[in-house]
Amino acid sequence: MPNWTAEERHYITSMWEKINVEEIGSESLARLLIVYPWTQRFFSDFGNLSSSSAILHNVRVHDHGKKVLNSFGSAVKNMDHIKETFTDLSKLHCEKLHVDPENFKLLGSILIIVLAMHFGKECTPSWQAAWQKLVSAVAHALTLEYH
Ligand code: HNI
Repeated sequence: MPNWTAEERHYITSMWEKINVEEIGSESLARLLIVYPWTQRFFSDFGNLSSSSAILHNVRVHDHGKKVLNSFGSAVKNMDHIKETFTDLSKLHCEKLHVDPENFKLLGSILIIVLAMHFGKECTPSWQAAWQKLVSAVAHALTLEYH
């Protein structure tokens, strides 16, 4: 797991405090489903995912996006114990949900894009590097119980 510089901790925690988890979480999950449509198969019981607009307005997508980003927030709160934080979720995604771990990386990249759109000029290259490190650490932690 990564070592964090004081600057990286600052970029991550200070932005996290400003994030509207519902808005950013639902937009990130919706974009995942739109940009990488094969990810829709994991959410076949979520109702209408037949168009971008259906996905963007789907209440289950909103609720689940919020849940996923809240869980992502536990990485922000436990930056020095990211592996342990995701042990149970890694088991769940492997054994029950059968999610290909490649998708964790896709969601991480989308989250960075959505944050960049919302926070604009605050998202400097150093900011991006810190967040990229975080999303990679979460994606990696989520794969550790895969077998
Ligand atoms: Ni994910 C359920 C966290 C990426 C497919 N996921 C969860 C839950 C959390 C969670 C929390 C709820 C668990 C519970 O009910 O106990 N997921 C995360 C995190 C990431 C992630 C932190 C990455 C940052 N999940 C993904 C990706 C996919 C995915 C990329 C598929 C493309 N997750 C699922 C599915 C469920 C799920 C499917 C079950 C949904 C349901 O309610 O039926």
